[in-house]
Amino acid sequence: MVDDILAQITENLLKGETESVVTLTGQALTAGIEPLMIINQGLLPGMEIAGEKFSRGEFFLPHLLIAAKGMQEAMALLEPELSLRQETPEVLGTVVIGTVHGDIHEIGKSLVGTLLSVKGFQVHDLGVDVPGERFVEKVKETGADILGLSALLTTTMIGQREVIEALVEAGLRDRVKVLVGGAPVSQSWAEEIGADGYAEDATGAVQVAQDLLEGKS
Ligand code: B12
Repeated sequence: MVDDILAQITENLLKGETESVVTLTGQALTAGIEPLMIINQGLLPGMEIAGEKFSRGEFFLPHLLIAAKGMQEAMALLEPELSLRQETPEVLGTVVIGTVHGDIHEIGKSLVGTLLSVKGFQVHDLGVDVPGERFVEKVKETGADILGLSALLTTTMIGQREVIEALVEAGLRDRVKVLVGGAPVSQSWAEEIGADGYAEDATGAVQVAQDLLEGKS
C-alpha cells in the first residue's frame, strides 16, 4: 500500500499529471506516510528519472518544467506538515541560502532551506539566480552563521567560488561558514574553492550545518 502510493506519485510526476501528484500526496499524508518519505521515495525519484530522460533526449524542457511544477505543488502541501514536526523550538543558527547567479534551479535549494528550518535554523531564502553581492549584503545584514550556495549546472558552479571571493573582499569570510551543494558539486570541489562544507542532499545538509556550528568540521 505505502510502496504503491509512492510509486504512483513518481509515475504521475513523470506523466505531468500535477493534479494527481497533489491528490496522491494528500492521500499519502492521510495514510500516515511521513512527509520526508513522500519526498525521498515518491517525488525525488520522479525528478531523477525526468533528468535522466532529458539527458537521453526522451524528455524536453517543458517536461522538466511540468515535473518541477508537480514537485513544487506537492511541497506546498508537505512543508506545513514538516513544520509541525519541527524538532527544536529554539533557533540553532541563522542561514542565508540561494541558487547562484545564472542558475534558476529552485527545488533542491528550497528543500535544503525547508529541512534546515524544520530542524530549528532561521532561514533567509534569497531565491534563484542570485548575484554574488546580494549574498554578501544579506550575510552582513543578518549576521548569518551559515551561507548555503546551490548550483545545478556545471556552468554555474563557478558562481560558488565567486561568492566566496566576494565574502573575502568584503572582510566577511571569517564570520560565516559556507556550505555548498547541488547535483554537479562534490566534496573535492568544495575543498578546491575553499568552502567549509558540502552535502549531497538535504538531510546531509542539516547534519553538516549542525557540525559546522559545533565546530566539528
Ligand atoms: C527540474 C529541472 C529543471 C527545471 C527547474 C525548475 C525549478 N523551478 O527548479 C527547468 C526546466 C527550469 C530546468 C532548466 C534547465 N536545466 Co535543468 N534540470 C531539472 C532536473 C530534472 C531536476 C532538478 C531538481 O529539481 N531535482 C530535485 C532536487 C530536490 O534535487 P537537487 O536540485 O539535486 O537538490 C538536492 C541536492 O543536489 C542537494 N542540494 C541542492 N542545492 C543545495 C545547496 C546546498 C547548500 C546543499 C548543502 C545541498 C544542496 O540537496 C538537494 C535535496 O536533496 C535536473 C536533473 C537532475 N537529476 O538533477 C535537470 C538538470 C540539472 N538541468 C540541466 C540543464 C542542462 C538545464 C538547462 C540548461 C536546459 C536548457 N537547455 O535550457 C536549463 C538551465 C536553466 C538555468 N539557467 O538554470 C542538466 C544540467 C547538466 C549539467 N551538468 O550542467 C540536468 C542535470 C539535466 C540533465 N541530466 O541533463 N531544469
